Amino acid sequence: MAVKGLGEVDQKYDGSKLRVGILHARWNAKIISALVEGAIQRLKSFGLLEENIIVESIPGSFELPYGTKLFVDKQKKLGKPLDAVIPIGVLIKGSTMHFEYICDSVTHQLMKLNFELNLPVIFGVLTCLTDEQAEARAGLIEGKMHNHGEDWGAAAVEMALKFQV
Ligand code: RBF
Repeated sequence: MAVKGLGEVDQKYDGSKLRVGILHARWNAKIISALVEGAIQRLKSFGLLEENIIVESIPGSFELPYGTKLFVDKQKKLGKPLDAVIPIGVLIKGSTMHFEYICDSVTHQLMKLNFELNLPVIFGVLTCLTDEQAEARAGLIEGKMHNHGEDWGAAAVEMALKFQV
């Protein structure tokens, strides 16, 4: 058994009434698309209906925090509030300091959004040193690692339901 990773989910959650949003960046499209697909499949495994998984995109990871806020606010205004949101981005280190600044600010702001929106905001951002690290974490390298998008789907369901009374 792998040491790292989410492990088994501690209960069989019924996600059939949940609405979950996925907001993904378009940078590193091939990796993003595998992660988004992993998250969707995992959400469906908890019984989420296709129409209750809402997928939108924004340009890059820097846009994720504010985009997430706009996305959540819009769904609320439409009278279809989300129970959790999964911002997904893939940041890969280049030759300048861009990576460090975006990773740091995006991570902090996504964490803060949990409290500001009073909603589970999952951390669906890969911060990798190489393309290969990112591909492995999206399950794109045979026999290496699992698709982390699946973990994010499971985390969204657990966080939406665990403390409901
Ligand atoms: N966005 C990502 O989602 N992943 C990246 O790896 C990434 N690298 C970038 C590198 C540079 C040099 C620049 C200028 C932008 C990068 N972006 C990346 C896009 C960024 O998140 C944002 O969309 C743009 O800066 C527009 O605000």
